[in-house]
Amino acid sequence: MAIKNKYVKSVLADLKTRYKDQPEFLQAVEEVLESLEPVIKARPELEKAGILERITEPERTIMFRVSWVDDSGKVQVNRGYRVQFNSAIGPYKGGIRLHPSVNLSILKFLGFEQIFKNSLTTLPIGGGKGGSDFDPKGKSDNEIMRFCQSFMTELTKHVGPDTDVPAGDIGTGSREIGYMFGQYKRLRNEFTGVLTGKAIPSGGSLARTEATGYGLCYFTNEMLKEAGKSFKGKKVVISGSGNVATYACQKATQLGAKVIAVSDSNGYIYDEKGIDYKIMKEIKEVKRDRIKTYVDYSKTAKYTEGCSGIWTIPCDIALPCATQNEIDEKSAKILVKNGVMAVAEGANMPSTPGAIAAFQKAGVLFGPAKAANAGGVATSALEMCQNSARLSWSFDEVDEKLHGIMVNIYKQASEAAKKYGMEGNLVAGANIAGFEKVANAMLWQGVSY
Ligand code: NDP
Ligand code: 2IT
Repeated sequence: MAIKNKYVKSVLADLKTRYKDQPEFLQAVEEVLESLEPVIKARPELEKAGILERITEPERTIMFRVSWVDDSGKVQVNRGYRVQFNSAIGPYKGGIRLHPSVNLSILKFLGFEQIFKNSLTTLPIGGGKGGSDFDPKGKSDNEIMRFCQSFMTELTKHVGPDTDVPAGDIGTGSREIGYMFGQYKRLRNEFTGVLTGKAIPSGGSLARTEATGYGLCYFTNEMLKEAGKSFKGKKVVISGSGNVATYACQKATQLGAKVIAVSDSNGYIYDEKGIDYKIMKEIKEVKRDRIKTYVDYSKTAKYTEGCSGIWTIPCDIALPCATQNEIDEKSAKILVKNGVMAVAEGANMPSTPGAIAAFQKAGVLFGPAKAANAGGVATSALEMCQNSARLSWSFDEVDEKLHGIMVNIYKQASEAAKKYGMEGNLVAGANIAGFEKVANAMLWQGVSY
């Protein structure tokens, strides 16, 4: 879709010149700005207040050296980041990604997406993201601890329960959050909810571990319901085998579907009998092993090298839960040809623009990441709530709130799409609904940033 509005066009052109070395960031921005055209046209006060120029520039970006000593005594140096993108509706909130591919472009795309996702949750959280090019794979527990402590030693100066509250993402789970939390507490001498995804005895919330995967299925269920369909009896393919994929597998199965494939960056497992999420948990959370070892637990499971081949498996529902741009146009067209009827994004920006266009053209139900995977950060906000009140809710209480939030996100996205004449387009609907609340807060606060 070509952008026609002069203001939107000029903001995007300017970003493309300034940040030509940040392709992921530009991809995320272009998709959002495209959908905002009708809002910008209908509300001239947004241009007057420079909202688009401001919302596309992080309020603050912190980059720092992270030095640590490996088990052989050698000094290692990584780069750490925190992108504090937007605090119009609450403290910066978003995960920490630990992966060798991490760079400023990836963290800016993630931080930018987080602004609108967090707004859709209806909870008071701004947008941020952080991470490092540190590779946790193959590191000992002690190495992970030393890295996390060093990373947090610097980050402590920039975060806090009312300032910026990081959490997990790729490569950052409960173990890493624990080491970071311990270091923050030691340096500040404060026991506060500075991070979410904490273990339960240290102020974590029940159901946070499950929340992104469960939320993704609750959202998908709403999408299916509106089309007169459900998960019952459907074949589901899920990419990835980490936190999001594991609990998406559990919930999709509970809702009556059969998950037939999961993957990691090396390859995928196909099991016609259905994937058991408990085996995934054992492999990934306990053994910290590769998904190919799934064949040791199931006689019917088959392993194939190469992760993108997973999209050639015929299925009714596809849930990409690994990483950005993992479904390109070619894979999308194969999924369509094989009869996929719904795609919902558990990962952040897993579909390329060409893939999204292919799904939409074919009339496939499409749930965009910032709406479909918002259950994780929403439950993080519920964790913040419990920490501030110094109490803890039961699993069912949190799960029920999560369910309500996902139903509401679907409604917001669907109604915003309808309001601006794009019925059924949840990409546009989620972008518009997420944007309007943040833009209104920015207008109200004046040009302070
Ligand atoms: P994990 O680290 O738990 O799992 C990541 C999974 O994705 C692993 O199976 C990993 O395989 C695979 N993966 C990672 N990078 C690549 C790659 N470049 N190519 C192929 N596969 C890859 O992370 P999460 O499950 O937490 O995160 C998955 C996605 O969900 C990310 O996009 C994240 O931003 C998003 N997300 C996470 C939320 C959360 O609460 N955790 C909330 C909302 C979104 P391997 O082990 O081989 O690297
Ligand atoms: O992308 C995401 O929403 C996350 N990684 C979760 C962030 C959070 O603060 O829980």
